[in-house]
Amino acid sequence: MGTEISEGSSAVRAVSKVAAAALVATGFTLTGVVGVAAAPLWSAEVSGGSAAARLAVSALKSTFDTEVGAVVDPLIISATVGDPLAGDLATSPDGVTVSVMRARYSLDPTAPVFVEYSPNSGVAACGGSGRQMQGGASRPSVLTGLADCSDLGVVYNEFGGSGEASTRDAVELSFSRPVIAFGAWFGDLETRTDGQGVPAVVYLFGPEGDLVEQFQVTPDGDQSLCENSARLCGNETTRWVGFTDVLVGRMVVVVGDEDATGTANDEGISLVGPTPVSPTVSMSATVDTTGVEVAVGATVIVPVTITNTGQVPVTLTDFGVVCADGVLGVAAATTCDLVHTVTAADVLAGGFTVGVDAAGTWYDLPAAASATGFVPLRALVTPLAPGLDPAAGCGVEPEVVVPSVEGVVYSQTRSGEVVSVTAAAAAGYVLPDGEWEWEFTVTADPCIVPAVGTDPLPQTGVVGAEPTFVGALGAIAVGALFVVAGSTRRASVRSWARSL
Ligand SMILES: [Ca+2]
Ligand SMILES: [Ca+2]
Ligand SMILES: [Ca+2]
Repeated sequence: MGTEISEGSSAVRAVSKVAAAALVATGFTLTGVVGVAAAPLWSAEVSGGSAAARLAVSALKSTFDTEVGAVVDPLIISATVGDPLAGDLATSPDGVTVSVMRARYSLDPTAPVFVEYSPNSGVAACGGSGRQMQGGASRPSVLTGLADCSDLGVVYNEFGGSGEASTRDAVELSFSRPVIAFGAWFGDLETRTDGQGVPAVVYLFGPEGDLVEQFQVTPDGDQSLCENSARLCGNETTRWVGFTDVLVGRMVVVVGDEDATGTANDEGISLVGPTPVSPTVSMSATVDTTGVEVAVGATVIVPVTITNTGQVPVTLTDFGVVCADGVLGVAAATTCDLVHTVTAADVLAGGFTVGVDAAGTWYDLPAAASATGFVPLRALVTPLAPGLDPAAGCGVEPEVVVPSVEGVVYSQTRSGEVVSVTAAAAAGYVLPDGEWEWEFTVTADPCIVPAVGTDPLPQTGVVGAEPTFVGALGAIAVGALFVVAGSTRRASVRSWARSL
């Protein structure tokens, strides 16, 4: 442990490996809550102690950043070199404290179980003049500072000690508030998954302590070459291990063993740059501006919709408005009632503006949303029904008579001999609920024209004038109706006259 690794070909190999392999997230067994969209992440391995290797180690985090959607700065572990290191490691700018406990797990190769917390704590380490972790594994360039580690912090290191020989070493990282993503650089995290040795196992526990995910960290390359003197299968290499897209309160990493006959009973773990990511806590608000029917002094309720637009449930706090639900699940919405008393000024203005400043929380993280809207006032008006005036004579259709009502706009359509009249609200008005439509059949009675030669009134002269008479009668009737229409706004009759 702590051996200085010379710079050279291994570093070059490591860099090219990173470029080719990037990060992988494959092959794990879901044993937790079905439906949880967890995404375990473990990167390629980087070995060697050159500056290039340290740059390559930094780059191992890139896929994590991509998945998170932001470059999240790793936290610095500030501690006195050589001191025991347990409990709080570091706190993120948004208030998540990452704590650490060294734990003992059983020797079961693939399903190690918790035995106890170790009485031997981890240690604040500053190996390789601040450039290395356990086993000479490189620290990332972004966390390589002064040789005494006084600026960019120490490495958390746990290895060996009294009573540790019969269990596997595990590091338990817990979060003061659940995180939606987390990762760190792990140094000398041995693992092997080809049936030889022992795989490193990662357990993810949800906010309620339930196991939501477990996975093995898969080595790079030809595992048959892995052994104590090779920088493979995690031995003396650095990789990024973490997860995204699942709420986790605690993450446990149990060390494996790269030696073919190893049992992982005598291996340790180191880490640097813990990087917790908080979920998005947000919501939106909208005011229903459909409008209301009111009079001065009336108390009206304007609906406001609050929607959770974040990644975690939001508990609404008291913001002076009564809402249907107090807790909003992810993507859920609730309706709140804004109470407003209509004033004379509102009536003059044709409406009023209301607003809401909604507030909620998830743990200690706030969510807020504001909305305002102009709610128009409307007068309730009930349409009067149109009527049908009888025809003035044969060959004349009965007329549809549409009343005049302030705030009501009538329209009509005709299909054959059926006239449909529809009432709609004019601007600033609203009709009672329901369908406001009437239908009238406007069939004209036929005229009976006496046959030629049997006219009982032959003295009137020209027989051929009969059709003209009928037509003239029709024209007279139309003219009379048109006048009436003009005085009583019988728009329908005008229309009908034009169609003749
Ligand atoms: Ca090792
Ligand atoms: Ca080993
Ligand atoms: Ca052990």
